[in-house]
Amino acid sequence: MTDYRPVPEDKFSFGLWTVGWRGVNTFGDAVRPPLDGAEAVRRLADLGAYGITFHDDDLIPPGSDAAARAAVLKRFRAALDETGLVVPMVTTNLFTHPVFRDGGFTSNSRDVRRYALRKVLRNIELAVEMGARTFVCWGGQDGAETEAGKDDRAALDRLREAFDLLCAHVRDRGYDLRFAIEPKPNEPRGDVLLPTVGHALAFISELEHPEMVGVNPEVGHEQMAGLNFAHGVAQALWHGKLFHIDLNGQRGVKYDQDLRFGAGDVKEAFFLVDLLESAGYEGPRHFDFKPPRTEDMAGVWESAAGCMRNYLVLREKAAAFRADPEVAAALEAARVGELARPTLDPGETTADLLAEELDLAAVAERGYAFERLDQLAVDHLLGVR
Ligand code: GLT
Ligand code: MN
Ligand code: MN
Repeated sequence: MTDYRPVPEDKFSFGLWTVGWRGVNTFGDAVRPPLDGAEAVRRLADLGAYGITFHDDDLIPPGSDAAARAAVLKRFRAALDETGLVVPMVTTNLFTHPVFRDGGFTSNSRDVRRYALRKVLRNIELAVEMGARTFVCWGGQDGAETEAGKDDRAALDRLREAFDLLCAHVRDRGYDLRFAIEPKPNEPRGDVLLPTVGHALAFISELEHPEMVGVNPEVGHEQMAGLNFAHGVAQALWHGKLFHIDLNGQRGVKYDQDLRFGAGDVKEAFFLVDLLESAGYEGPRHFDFKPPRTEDMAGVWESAAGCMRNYLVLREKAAAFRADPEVAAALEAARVGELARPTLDPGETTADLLAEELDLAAVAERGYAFERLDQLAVDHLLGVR
């Protein structure tokens, strides 16, 4: 048992827009004051985080002139240098301004698409200046409410054009930067393009430089679609495409709740941490949550600390689950390891396979003992083992 105090080696990072969220939603006004970027850096460092991420517009108020921009960056840089916090990822806001009401890279308006590309190209310079290695692209306004208004196949052409252009630009400049596409099924658009991890992976395979583009899955975004997040992450890992991850909490199929990590489906959070840790995922554990509107600033920091604490608790629980001899026996009984063995031995042929018979009656009676295994996981999670 530890005191679950996070340290930079845990690689916890937070979006500036998360702790800085003022609580504006569809029905309510802001409930909290603006949060200065340098102040966020200091508070997160005090809590034990290692990184902070931001959209261009989170850090530099839109419309700032060159002098104001330089002043903001100077203060932010000073706070980074003072605390040792790093900027592992940067992203671009292609959703707030009214011009993006029909999307950025896939707006029906060509001039908006060109503006969106310029905004990203400029922000890539800032990302590189900050030392970021990952550039997230969340196309939340890239979608539709009516099929008639959007030619989906043309939208995919334009999205591919955008990523091909951005990858070529990064290569030309010799930058060490990869892109991570963040899927989401809906919200703010009625239906968003690239709604799930699977859609994003399929899209990436059509790009000119697929090796430069991966995914940034978010817990709540897959769960909003009723999907199993750990399964989506496992497939992203299998493709070598888990470039980044957005950790938060969600309770079922409804609007994007962005609860703190560990709230919502805690059992799936347990299996997610188990997967990330056992698969050797080395990227940032990035929290993308919204401290509820009920909270004042003290509650915001409490909520941020809770994200990290829950990850560390689950990491400890998952390790104890894996080290438990009864779990090892239950895994054996459930034949989990057997799936890693290729179905045919080296050199075996389809003729060998065809020559074999299965004792259908005997095998039909075989149980898999998954319930025992799952109960052991729940016992560990609930702290009774
Ligand atoms: C926005 C969205 C998040 C994305 C961010 C990156 S912005 O808050 O809800 O899921 O990760 O653009
Ligand atoms: Mn979300
Ligand atoms: Mn996100």
